[in-house]
Amino acid sequence: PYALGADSDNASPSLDLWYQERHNDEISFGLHVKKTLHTVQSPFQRVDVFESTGFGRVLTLDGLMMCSDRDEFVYHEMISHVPLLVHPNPRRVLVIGGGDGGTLREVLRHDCVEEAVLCEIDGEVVEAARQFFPALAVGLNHPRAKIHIGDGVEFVKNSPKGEFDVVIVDSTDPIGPGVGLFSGEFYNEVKRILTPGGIVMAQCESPWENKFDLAKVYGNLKHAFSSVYSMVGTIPSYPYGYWSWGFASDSQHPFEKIDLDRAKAIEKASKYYNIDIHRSAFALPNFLRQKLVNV
Ligand code: AAT
Repeated sequence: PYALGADSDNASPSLDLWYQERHNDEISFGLHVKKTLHTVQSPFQRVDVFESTGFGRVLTLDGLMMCSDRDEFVYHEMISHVPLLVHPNPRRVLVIGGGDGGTLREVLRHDCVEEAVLCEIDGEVVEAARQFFPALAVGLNHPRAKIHIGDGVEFVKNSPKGEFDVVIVDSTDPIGPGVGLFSGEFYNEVKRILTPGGIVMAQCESPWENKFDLAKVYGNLKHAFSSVYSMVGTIPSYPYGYWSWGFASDSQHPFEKIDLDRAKAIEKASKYYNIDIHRSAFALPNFLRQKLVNV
């Protein structure tokens, strides 16, 4: 959508370009666009990259915000470091989705990780990251990273039992190709490919979005794993600025036994993660507790 603006420093000062993410029929979030860099229609979704004045480079899929230069670190650090610092010895990690490479970058900061496998459905996302997001693509180009282009649901189904110590579901919203990554069948398969004591960490949308059935997704996780916890964090460019992830395991608690030596090294070089944040991220406001009360 175009809007007239008087205070732009663009080449044509009278015509500003704005990006708007419509969260639902009622609420949206907007960014001033400095330059459009890339648009491609893949077999799965429309992939766009633009430069914003407020959040730096932005990657959108079907018009929805996937990451921005300015705040991607919150999402990628939390989805990675929390499970990896709770697991006593994570050696093999699977990332489903996450084609931008940010999660791989954080996972591979852990020296104990021997191999991190990424299964992303859309090769165009990986290409866009390589071309426009060098700070994320370091994860994709890492010598201990293995990139597989394909559907995460199929990949998990075809993986042998007990193959991974940690599985990170860095997926899109539960629409289009992302739907299957929130189902009970999928979480059962994830459990099968985990080693004993394994952990799954899954992107779980904003607790403010009432159209996302958080209780149902947690119910699906709970069907496969004996303990399930919700983790929250603040991501200004995502809907409502307040995000959540689901931590599930049969034996690991999300913060009682953090490997403090490893965690201290990780927090030193992190922009969001630290040990206090790790613990506090599981403190939930009452409205979110209420949503999960029957899980
Ligand atoms: N790390 C950035 C955040 C993301 S990207 C999620 C990725 O999941 C996308 O690249 C998408 O192509 C991929 N994906 C979707 N479905 C599948 C599937 N079935 N198998 C493998 N990969 C898949 C997440 C942003 C969070 C949402 C913000 N609103």
